Amino acid sequence: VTPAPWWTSAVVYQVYPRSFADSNGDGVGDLAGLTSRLDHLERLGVDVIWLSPVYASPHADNGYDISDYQAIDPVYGTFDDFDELLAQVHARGMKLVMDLVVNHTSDEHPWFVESRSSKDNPKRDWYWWRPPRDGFEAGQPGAEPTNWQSFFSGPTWTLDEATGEYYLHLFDRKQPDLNWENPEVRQAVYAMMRWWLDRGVDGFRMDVINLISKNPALPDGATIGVGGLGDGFPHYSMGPRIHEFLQEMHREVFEGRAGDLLTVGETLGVTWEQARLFTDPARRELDMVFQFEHVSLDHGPGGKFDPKPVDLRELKASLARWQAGLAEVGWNSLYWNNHDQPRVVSRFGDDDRYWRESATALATVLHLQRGTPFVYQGEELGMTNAPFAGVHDLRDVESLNHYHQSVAAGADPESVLRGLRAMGRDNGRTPVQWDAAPNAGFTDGEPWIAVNPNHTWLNAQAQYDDPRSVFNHYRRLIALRHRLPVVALGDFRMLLPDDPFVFAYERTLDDTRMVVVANLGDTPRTAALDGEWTAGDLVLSNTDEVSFVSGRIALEPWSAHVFVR
Ligand code: ISL
Repeated sequence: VTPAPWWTSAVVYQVYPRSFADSNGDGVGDLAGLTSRLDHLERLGVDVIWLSPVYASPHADNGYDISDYQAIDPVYGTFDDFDELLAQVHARGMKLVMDLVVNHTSDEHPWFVESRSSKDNPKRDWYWWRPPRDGFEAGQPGAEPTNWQSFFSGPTWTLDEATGEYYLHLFDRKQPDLNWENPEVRQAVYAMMRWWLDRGVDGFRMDVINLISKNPALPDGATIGVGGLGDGFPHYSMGPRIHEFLQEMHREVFEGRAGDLLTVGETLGVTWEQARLFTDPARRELDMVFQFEHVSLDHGPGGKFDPKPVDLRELKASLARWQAGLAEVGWNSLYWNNHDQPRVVSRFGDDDRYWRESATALATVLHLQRGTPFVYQGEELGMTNAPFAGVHDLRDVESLNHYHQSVAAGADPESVLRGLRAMGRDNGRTPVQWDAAPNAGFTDGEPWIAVNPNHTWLNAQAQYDDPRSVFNHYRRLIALRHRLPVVALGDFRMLLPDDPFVFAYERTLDDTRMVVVANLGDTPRTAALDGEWTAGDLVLSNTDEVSFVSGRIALEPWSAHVFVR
């Protein structure tokens, strides 16, 4: 039997560098700041750091718009700073995975500058250029080659006046999509990836990687959006060559390299059936993918900025579906948070009365599932959503475009703000709260985005020596995964599937059995757990004591317990 890959028992920590730690007082986090805080990550016990982009960028989308894949942006530091970080990460026995953003570049990337310079430039076909739709003049409303709506509001095509043609951008107009149909583009990306692996990085998180293969006929989508825009997702996601491209990437970049790399694809809208194809080791594509089913359950009829309360039964069913779907073939990633999601304790928990209990209960039910857990910076502290007073407090291009387009279309500004306060990506981008000092120890300068006022009590310094803190609960969960093979490799079986508030499941491996049970609500409950468990089997809990009442476990609001026998 081949041994399980190392990442089945690893935990990954995501750093969004501009909000992690600022070493030079410019108010923006940087590489030297991250290096100065590695003790925090080592104390937490994480194995891998996923570093969001630090490449040269005009920062239209905070670095997810790259203008030079082989340069460090000055705001983050220099290559010396990068090499120092990498050396220190490796010296501590951790790994560093880079963020690979190759569905699109910045419009300031030399490749695009050349491509747009003329219709017969050799790099013209490195991007998606099309003339105005038949029967339309360039610049006329509706002249866009398809009716697709961008993730960041408005059409996905922008007219280049000089050549009278439109270029495709699924995201912001400063993020033109690369044309992966062009083998020259693919070879240039693979060469860049090999260059980073040769420098010693340990793998990649691949941004919106399921969008790189589009339906080349570029058909219109069903009308959904403002101004008659259409849903292009069925036509630009999971295109006909997606697996061909990833298998080619595997051959060209990863073949023959040591097996200690990690690749994780961000695959918007993927189903578990599709995830099996991406992560089946026999197919040599990706080790794991990020799916979005569980973080879309609270999207209302108007989309993610029109949120509705999540139904816990749906959340449990969704997570159980993914556990079952990838039980035999493939591998799950496990996450609540990242730089695009609101803070889970505010979203699915209770960031007021039961803040500590709900943050630790949500962590418990996620981390002990089968899969590789990802901890997003500040999640290990229980960081919450931030109180954005108005649109001037926001920084995220997705939120700002949504606000201005919605208000221009007549929406009430305050109702648009309500959706942004609940679900906006800036919630996950406020500076990490290190201590109670001004700016939470993040910077000595003016932070690029406001620090959450609750840093006066919610901060790392206040949690390190508190055994009941969110930080120490995450530390114990990670230690459990490192210590007990049943966590990494055990089979998963959902218990009490129809209970609307109790989230319980068992993991089994050989003759070891683990039961995880949590009350994800603010009303005391009891639950009957299969088998005769006693307090003596308890290995982890977020409360001080556990009691059983005639064979049923008593569950205080937001309590979570783990038993092993
Ligand atoms: O979560 C989302 C889907 O509604 C979007 O906020 C997000 O843009 C999407 O998940 C894709 O995210 C990735 O690509 C974007 C970048 O803005 C995100 O930060 C990145 O994670 C474009 O590169």
